[in-house]
Amino acid sequence: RASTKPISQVTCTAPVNIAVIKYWGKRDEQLVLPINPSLSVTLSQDQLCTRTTVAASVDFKRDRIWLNGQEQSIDTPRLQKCLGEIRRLARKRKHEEERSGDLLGCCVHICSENNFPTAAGLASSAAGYACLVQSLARLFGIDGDVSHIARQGSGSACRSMYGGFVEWTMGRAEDGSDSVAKQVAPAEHWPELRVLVVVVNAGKKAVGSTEGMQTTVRTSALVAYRAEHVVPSRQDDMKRAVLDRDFQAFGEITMRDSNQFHATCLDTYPPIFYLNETSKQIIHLVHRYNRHHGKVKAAYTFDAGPNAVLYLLQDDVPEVLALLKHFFPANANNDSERTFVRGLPDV
Ligand code: 2P0
Repeated sequence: RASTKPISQVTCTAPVNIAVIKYWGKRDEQLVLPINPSLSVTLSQDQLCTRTTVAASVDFKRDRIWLNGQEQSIDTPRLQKCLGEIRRLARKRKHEEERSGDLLGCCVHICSENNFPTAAGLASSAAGYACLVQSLARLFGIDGDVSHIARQGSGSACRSMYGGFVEWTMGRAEDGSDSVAKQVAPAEHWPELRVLVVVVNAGKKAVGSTEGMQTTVRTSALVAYRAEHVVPSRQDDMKRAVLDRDFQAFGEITMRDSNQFHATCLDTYPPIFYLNETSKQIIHLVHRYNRHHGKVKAAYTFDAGPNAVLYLLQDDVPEVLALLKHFFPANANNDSERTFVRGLPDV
């Protein structure tokens, strides 16, 4: 039956972010509060991103969600948390915004698509929850920062709420209200910076981040040491490197932080291995390349999967791409270790 009642609808896109100071471990599982601050670079809107449409109508009987065309359960704790928090804020502001009041009684339909492999360690949950929370906030007419809500969908999602260079503060408040994302500098601050995403394996990762970091926090002494004694000063050094556009410092800290994150995975019991042989070959290649030039010209970082992300400056992109293509020729016949290179012209 065709409805005559109006549907309110909002579409947003949110890009992936790639951390240069890694988040790994929570001090509060429910509120998603991290054991250390982190810092990332948000890619540009037209690259790896999620597109989400949310619609509200009095004709909708229940909340529903589709991911990449497949309907999924809406009854997951994190989705419910985000929906609940948005509706709570909307109710609070109802007297200010007539439209949000109208929609409050409506159910929502959510349709979300990624233009890149989901759950392959390419920050799909970050872009996904950032996009979901942003779209719902617009639908319900909520202004201001809602990164604390995105954080409760997926920790790293709060950083995708802003462009450019973004920090996620640890915060001190018990309710998590000050554990939020803040822009350190916009993307235009460092226009020569480039990102290459080297997809080593587009399959689903073996150990999910949420579960992996729980085991790490429970079993690794190294991760506690890292959070207390390494990351706080490293975060400051990284912010300075970004503000000074100091690629030497930026690149070295990025590689050291990726390496230490993967060291905490190895220190987890039983150990977690996200890097594979191709990842390690890329690490060696980058160090050989940098040694050859006598300075840091490219920096790798790896998240919860074997795919490499390389940070470099614009002028060096052709040379590094040529090197990658030479040492890792595309081989479409080998599904498990399909190696291809994707260049991202803009950060
Ligand atoms: C990061 N990662 O800072 C780190 C580096 C993976 C390695 O944030 O449990 O998907 O949803 O808060 O945000 C992945 O963790 O985990 C992640 P939850 P999330 O980008």
